[in-house]
Amino acid sequence: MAYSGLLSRYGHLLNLPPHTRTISLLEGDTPLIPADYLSRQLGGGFELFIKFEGLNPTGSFKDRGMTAAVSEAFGRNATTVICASTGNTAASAAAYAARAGMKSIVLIPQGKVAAGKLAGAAAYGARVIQIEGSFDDALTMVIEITNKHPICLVNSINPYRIEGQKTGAFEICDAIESAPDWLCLPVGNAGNISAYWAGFKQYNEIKSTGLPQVLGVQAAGAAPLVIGHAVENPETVATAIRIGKPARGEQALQAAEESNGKIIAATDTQIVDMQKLLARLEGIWVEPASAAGLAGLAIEIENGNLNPKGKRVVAICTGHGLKDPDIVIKDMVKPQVVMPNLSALEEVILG
Ligand code: AN7
Repeated sequence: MAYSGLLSRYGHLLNLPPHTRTISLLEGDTPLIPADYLSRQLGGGFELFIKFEGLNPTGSFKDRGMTAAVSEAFGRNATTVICASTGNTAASAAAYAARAGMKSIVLIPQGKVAAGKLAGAAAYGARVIQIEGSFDDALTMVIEITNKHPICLVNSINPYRIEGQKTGAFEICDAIESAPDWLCLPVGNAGNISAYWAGFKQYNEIKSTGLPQVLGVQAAGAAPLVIGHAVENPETVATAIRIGKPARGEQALQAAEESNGKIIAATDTQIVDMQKLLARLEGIWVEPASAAGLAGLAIEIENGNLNPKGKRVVAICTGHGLKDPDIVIKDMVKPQVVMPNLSALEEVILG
């Protein structure tokens, strides 16, 4: 049967109200790509898979939660959705709202949103508002305004976002017929780690698929869950996870603890190095934040804190590299300029 989207495939496992009316872009069903070269680079002897969430319709994992949240809002005739966003949530909310014939308003931190995300939100017709402040300031504002006015909040505080994002865990178990031993993923506002853990627990209850240990990874300049308190001025090249006060921080810590995993920090250099390594060894280009989970895995293996031998590890790569081209272009060797004839080309290539 042709694939018809996440709610169609997994809706019966999601806690969504009966009034929900499906708005789908056929999100989900993303590939679980074996990464043998990267596994070898990290010492080898274990199976490594990349769940490439950048292949969702708007280029990030956010579409999983957004199909659920917008479908619920649409089903009760809401007319407008709003979110605070470091970029990917904004693009996703805007796309699903467009498809539902609803308006979308997105609040972004000034100057810190990658080009591909801002362009996406604009292309899908969102009203984009820049806040002179951080993501955390913007999130506080959208909570306040939705408490006062009939506008639907679609940040991951919205429980239906979490319901939709559980499907990532279901897909992994369906693909490899059990939960992996380790799950590595980036942590920003902590919705995704909470959703994955809930999804694995649910699948284990109904299908005895087992549970992974969860390694959540924050950027060192935005690591409130590692240092134990909110970060006033978070800073990182991985702008998607430039978040100082995660809304679901407690749940993320609980997921790490219950799973016998942990939450650690990776430096910007470690994140960007992993982004490059993944692209060059495996042909998978992700945005910087999306490489954080793997950067954390490398750190833990290197420090002898995690022995992956004989294990199955899945890394969630949350967003596509095309979202943030600037970071690559900035460091790229300038293309050589050659006259348009064969001998000029031969000279350059063959020396
Ligand atoms: C690529 O779009 O918070 O821990 O506003 O875009 O569930 O927040 C994005 C987060 C990881 C972290 N990877 O997920 C937003 C936003 C990418 C992301 C995360 C984000 P959460």
